Amino acid sequence: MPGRDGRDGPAGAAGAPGLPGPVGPAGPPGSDGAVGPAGPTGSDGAVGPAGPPGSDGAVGPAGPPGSDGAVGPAGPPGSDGAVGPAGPPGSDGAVGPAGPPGSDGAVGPAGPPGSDGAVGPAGPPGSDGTCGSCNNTDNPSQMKDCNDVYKEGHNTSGVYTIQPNASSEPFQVYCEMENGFGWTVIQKRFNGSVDFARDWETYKNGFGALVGEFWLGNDKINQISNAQIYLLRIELENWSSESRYAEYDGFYIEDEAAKYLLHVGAYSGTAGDGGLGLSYHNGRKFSTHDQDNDVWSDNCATVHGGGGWWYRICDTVNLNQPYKHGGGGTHYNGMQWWAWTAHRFSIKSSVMKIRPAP
Ligand SMILES: [Ca+2]
Ligand SMILES: [Ca+2]
Repeated sequence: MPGRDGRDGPAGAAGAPGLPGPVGPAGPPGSDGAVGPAGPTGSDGAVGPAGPPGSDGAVGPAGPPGSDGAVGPAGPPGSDGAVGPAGPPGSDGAVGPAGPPGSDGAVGPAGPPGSDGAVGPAGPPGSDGTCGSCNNTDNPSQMKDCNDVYKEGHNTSGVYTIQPNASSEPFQVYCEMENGFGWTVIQKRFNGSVDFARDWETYKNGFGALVGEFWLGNDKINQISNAQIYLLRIELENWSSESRYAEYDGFYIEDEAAKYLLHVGAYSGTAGDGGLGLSYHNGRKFSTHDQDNDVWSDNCATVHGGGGWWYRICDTVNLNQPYKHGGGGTHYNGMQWWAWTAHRFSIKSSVMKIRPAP
């Protein structure tokens, strides 16, 4: 054995007892006691606060249908419908009133000449002298017109011989002796027996019968009316036997070279003028269907029935138009005096006659 630092010695005698030790730490919790007896029943608690609002209920079932509303305002008119199919033809309508009469047709061609009539009875014996078929006058060469014949003492109407122009041949005229005058007749119509649709030459020389219907002749009218100042009197009668007359002073016609141009002065009478009587024709030339001297682009004499007259464009007076029995007629047919308005184309008879009117 080595020796070392001596530390180890013998154990010492036992010591006195120690002081009591400090209180130890708290032990662990004890186990639970047994359950006590049941306590008395508690009283009801106080009413608690209102709970939150409940959620919406489920949608109920649909109600009954409502009543119909009031009728609304009328809507705008609808557009036109499509054209429907054609219907069945209608029944014939009633017959309408008759239309106005049409205008007269054109003048037809002249018919063939008639056969000769039977020989008539012998006439009364002629008066003395060379003028067998007419009344005699003491001195025809001094008779310028019927008024001279009347003044010589012949107061019976009839045919007499006169000679208005000493350088021309005497000729016969029909004289109406009345009211203190001897009228020389230049035109007369009353029954349509004479055709007045004649040519220039025929109107120049005259035609018809002096004791019936006639046109004295433009050369003779020219001779008489230029010998002195004349009054023209026109007498008209319609188919109702109503009469009218027209008088014009200053009547004369010029010679053939001047186309028998018409001159009439102031009007008086009952037939009417007012620019629509013979005054409408004053200053106009004579025209026939074969000699157009009117102022119309067409031929008045042809269009107005073929009679000769102092046409302008064309006429308001025309006493030489085709004769119209019973009245009626047109602007181209029947003796015409426009200013006699109520009887415009209804003239039955006409006389044109002249006498001196100094
Ligand atoms: Ca003409
Ligand atoms: Ca006429």
